[in-house]
Amino acid sequence: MSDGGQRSYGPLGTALVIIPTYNEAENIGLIVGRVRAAVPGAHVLVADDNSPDGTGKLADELAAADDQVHVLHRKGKEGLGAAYLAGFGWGLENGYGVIIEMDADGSHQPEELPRLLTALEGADLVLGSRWVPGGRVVNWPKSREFLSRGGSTYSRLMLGVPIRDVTGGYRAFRRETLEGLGLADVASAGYCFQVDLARRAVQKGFRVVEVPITFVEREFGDSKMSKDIVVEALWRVTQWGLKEHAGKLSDKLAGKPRNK
Ligand SMILES: Nc1nc2c(ncn2[C@@H]2O[C@H](COP(=O)(O)OP(=O)(O)OP(=O)(O)O)[C@@H](O)[C@H]2O)c(=O)[nH]1
Ligand SMILES: [Mg+2]
Repeated sequence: MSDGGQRSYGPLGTALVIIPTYNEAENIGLIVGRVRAAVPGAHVLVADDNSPDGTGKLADELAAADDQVHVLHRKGKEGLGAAYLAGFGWGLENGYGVIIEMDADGSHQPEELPRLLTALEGADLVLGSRWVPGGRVVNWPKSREFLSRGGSTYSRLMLGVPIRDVTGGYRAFRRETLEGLGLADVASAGYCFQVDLARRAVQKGFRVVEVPITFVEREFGDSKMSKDIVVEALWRVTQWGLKEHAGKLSDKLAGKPRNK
């Protein structure tokens, strides 16, 4: 990097990688180190929900040793969506030009981030995708793959969004994209948060591009995936889809073109 690592991605501005954490003590040091090595110009924001295993304290130690690492301490476990919304707010307030979502558990490889950032030069939102040609998952049980592929297919058909991996959580946004998504009324807590943001980006006419990634199942720590998260996603996607279809139908009956 020729610019001392500060504004590595030129006109788009400095990148902020937001890493939400809940009980990721075994992973946080590794992932932050990998991000800093892979994209030295990027900053990191750990958004920790007061993890009982001390992840927040470890993140504070990383931040004390590196002024490109920051920590947002939240009062308790409120879900991935809420942690990201708080992180987005922090990133926008602090003037970052690019905001990235990345899991703490190593599933999203920081070494692939330069490819996402390069793609963002010609897009408004880049999705790291497991389900486009070249994308893949490593060490996932068949049941998990079935759930993820099924969730994406259902969302794509129900919502009419032309995206293969709608539920993925490895993403790069231009700040203008986040500012245009209407984040104030996003209510989704779990993984349907990701579906919600992708759906909004498509509806608002942003250029959404999928870049193949290799998703690696976590080695350390426990998954936060639960039945409640799946039920919330199914319920919300179905509601959004039905609303969208009902809106189209009533416009058709009234002879109106559909405004998004
Ligand atoms: N701040 C915060 N982070 C969370 C919360 N729930 C999950 N996370 C983080 O979100 C990321 C994704 O969660 P995971 O548990 O890895 O979910 P997953 O990838 O679907 O499940 P696995 O494949 O089993 O890893 C991780 O970095 C978690 O620590 C939460 O309530 N608050
Ligand atoms: Mg994970």
